[in-house]
Amino acid sequence: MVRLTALLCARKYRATPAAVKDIKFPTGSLKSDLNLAKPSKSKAAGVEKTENKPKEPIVKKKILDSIVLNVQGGTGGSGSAKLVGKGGKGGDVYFIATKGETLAGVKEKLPYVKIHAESGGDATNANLRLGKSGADKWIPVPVGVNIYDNIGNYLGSLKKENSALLIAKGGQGGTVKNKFRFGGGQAVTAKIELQVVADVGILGLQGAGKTTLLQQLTLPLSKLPRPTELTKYAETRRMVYPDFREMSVLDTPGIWSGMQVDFRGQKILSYLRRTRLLMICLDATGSKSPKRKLNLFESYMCLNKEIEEYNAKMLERPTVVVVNKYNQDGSQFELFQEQLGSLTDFVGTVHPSLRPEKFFQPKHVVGMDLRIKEEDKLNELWRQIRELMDLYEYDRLDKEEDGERFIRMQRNND
Ligand SMILES: Nc1nc2c(ncn2[C@@H]2O[C@H](COP(=O)(O)OP(=O)(O)OP(=O)(O)O)[C@@H](O)[C@H]2O)c(=O)[nH]1
Ligand SMILES: [Mg+2]
Repeated sequence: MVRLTALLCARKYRATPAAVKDIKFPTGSLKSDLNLAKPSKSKAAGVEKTENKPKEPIVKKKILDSIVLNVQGGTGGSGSAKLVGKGGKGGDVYFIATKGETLAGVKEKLPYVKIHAESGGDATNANLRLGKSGADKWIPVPVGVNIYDNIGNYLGSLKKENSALLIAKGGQGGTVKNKFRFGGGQAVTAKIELQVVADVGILGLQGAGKTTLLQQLTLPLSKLPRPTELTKYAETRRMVYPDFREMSVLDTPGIWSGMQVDFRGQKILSYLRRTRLLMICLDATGSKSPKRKLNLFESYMCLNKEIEEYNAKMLERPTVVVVNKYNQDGSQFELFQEQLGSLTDFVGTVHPSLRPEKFFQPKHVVGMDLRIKEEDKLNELWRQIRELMDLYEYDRLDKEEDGERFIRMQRNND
């Protein structure tokens, strides 16, 4: 019961930047304070065991970031030349942003090939010879989505709960004007895409330690990171703070040069584009990718250049840099910190193909040994992530507040 109340409170809770500083971070792991880590076997008391038992702290999800729905407005009702009656208008199809709705939920509820609004009624003797209008169809979709048509034209976005968008207009009823012939409803293939895939997006070159970092952030610290394999697909995992604030972390396959012209590369970049905070993972001893050997600074510039070429706006996003293996032989971490201090001076030292024009603006740079538990550094990293996220949310909400309203897009049916 206590946990349930705490959960409900946490849902309502939105930390102000000042409040972030007041949060006491655990000296141990995030989850050990939450009792989410596995209970020790020595605790024999049965009641305590069931209370402490984690449900499933880590959720591995396949990323479902968009779905396609075929929708059609209702057909108009036929008019009547004999009665000089007017057919009813077909219903419109709207998407409405609904709290708690998910793309998977929409897909499950609407497995049909096409979703129709109701057709308009034909003109009859009754009701002053006016056909009944077809009912509109309101389809609940998640809050925070962009909507595109089948050729990628932007139709609109739904950022706030209860905002709605007209997707397909119903057909006109038959009248004198159109010689009593009814119109068909507009058919639209609508792609609904999540605006945010994850809160934190980890990026780095192949083998930099991204998956190990993800494990450090999301697994209980009592467990050392598990052995990892080459990451082929992006995945998200949940990170839970002591006050039950949750964030999702996205792990991606290694970035490679020229990935934005590759379909798979574009997909990975599009996931990263839809995160709130970028976490760059670097190998202090340089990249040993079989394709290209780069030192630490070159690796960083390579990532910077790729992101700049894909979408330079992403460089303005809150960013933290984690330099893995900083204490190993051949670590270039110290020099790298100097290089970060005067990027414009050092950028000339890298190959022209790796030279960006604008740079990431990291707010926190930390050297870590991801094979071991460095609790102080991890706690600081968790704190930084949270603080940056709250500041960013504030900034973003302030800017969006004015422009937000009930959106209706009138589209021509002809
Ligand atoms: N020596 C040492 N090895 C590490 C460290 N961190 C990670 N590794 C190892 O480096 C290898 C690559 O780590 P990953 O976390 O899989 O790297 P990644 O960036 O996710 O790699 P891809 O998914 O293939 O791009 C793994 O075998 C890790 O065990 C570290 O701090 N020191
Ligand atoms: Mg990986």
